[in-house]
Amino acid sequence: LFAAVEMAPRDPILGLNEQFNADPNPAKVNLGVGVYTDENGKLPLLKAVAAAEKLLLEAPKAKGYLPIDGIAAYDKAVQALVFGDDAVASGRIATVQALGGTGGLKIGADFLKRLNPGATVLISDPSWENHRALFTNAGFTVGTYPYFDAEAKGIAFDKMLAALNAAAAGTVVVLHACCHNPTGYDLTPAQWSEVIAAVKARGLVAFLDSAYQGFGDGIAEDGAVIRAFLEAGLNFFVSTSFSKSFSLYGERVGALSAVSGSKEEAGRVLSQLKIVIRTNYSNPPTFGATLVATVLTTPALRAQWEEELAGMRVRIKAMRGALVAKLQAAGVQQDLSFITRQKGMFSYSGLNAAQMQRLRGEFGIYGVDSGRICVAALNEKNLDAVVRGIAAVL
Ligand code: PLP
Ligand code: TYF
Repeated sequence: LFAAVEMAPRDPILGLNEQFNADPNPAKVNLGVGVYTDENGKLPLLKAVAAAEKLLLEAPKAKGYLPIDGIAAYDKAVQALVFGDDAVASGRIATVQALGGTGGLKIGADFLKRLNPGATVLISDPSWENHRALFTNAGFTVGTYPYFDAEAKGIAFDKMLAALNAAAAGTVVVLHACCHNPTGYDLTPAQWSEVIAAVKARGLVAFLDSAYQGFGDGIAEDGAVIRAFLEAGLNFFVSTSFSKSFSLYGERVGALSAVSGSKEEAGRVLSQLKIVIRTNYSNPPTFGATLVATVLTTPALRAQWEEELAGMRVRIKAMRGALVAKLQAAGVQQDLSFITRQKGMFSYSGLNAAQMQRLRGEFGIYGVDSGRICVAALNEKNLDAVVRGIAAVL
């Protein structure tokens, strides 16, 4: 049965993690995978999450099946966080619990394939690698729209807009709501308005991937683009991930929301999303989503979470500034101010594959060959080593 099975390639990012773990160098630094680590280089357990966990463990519950679309209180709290209370009241959004942001993308992709089987999917060039793989596996032809402009150290916005304006009606356009992975460059509100106008005029289907809400400029600021799509009267998808914002990577907590035209329409959409879920994994797990629902709906825990998320955001920004200052103090001549203009956990550093490989081989500093480094893994303890390595390869 398996004699002819070929070895599949490793995930370029998760494969790097395996390589890092196997490296005996005690000074190694992992700037590969997108994971936030604190000032001590540790994966944080947020206090708000720990408090919610304590509440749950103090009142243990039997573990029945959840409804197919997940915990109702969770779905509602997520919808309110992402779209606002008025949108919840309108009843025209269907939100389902998902296995992380990836699970949300997959439910949406499978539903879209039933709805619009001939559509093409466009992802940004470059994008999170799993976008291409996931939509390809769901049966779509996946193309790209221009996004990164290496020379301008920013976004090739005119080209991006031209590509959207040239796309056929019904084309699915995957957009990063904030903190673009891998580049760190986000559209301005004015540019988003132009994208929304193009999506509307061309009859495109927007699929917003929101995996880093709160890591850019704030929870409301990072969610503003989603509200703008809502206000434009569009029907669109949003996948939400709480892996990073709650530091709940392994619990697989996320959601998919489909914004439709009316309450009645949302009911029909929800029924179809439930078929996708039922035929994939039947219903989602309880623990992580219960934690998130508890935090979001308990005022004191909610306030604590918002403060802790702000702490992560501020620390990343401080590390961006310190990285630039120290590289310049180390004699690097290039203008590196772009690093502080980027948002979120990643920086497209401008280093090429050969430089990234040298960083890995000579200095034990692991980043992706594309030049992407996870600035959320920098801290006062590893910064000097990273600066030494980058200055040397530059
Ligand atoms: N979308 C983007 C853009 C991401 O960077 C990630 C990162 O993990 C995800 C989705 C997936 O999130 P999750 O780990 O919650 O599945
Ligand atoms: O881009 C990253 O590093 C994160 C984590 O297949 C990740 O989004 C990377 C690859 C992957 C799943 C998650």
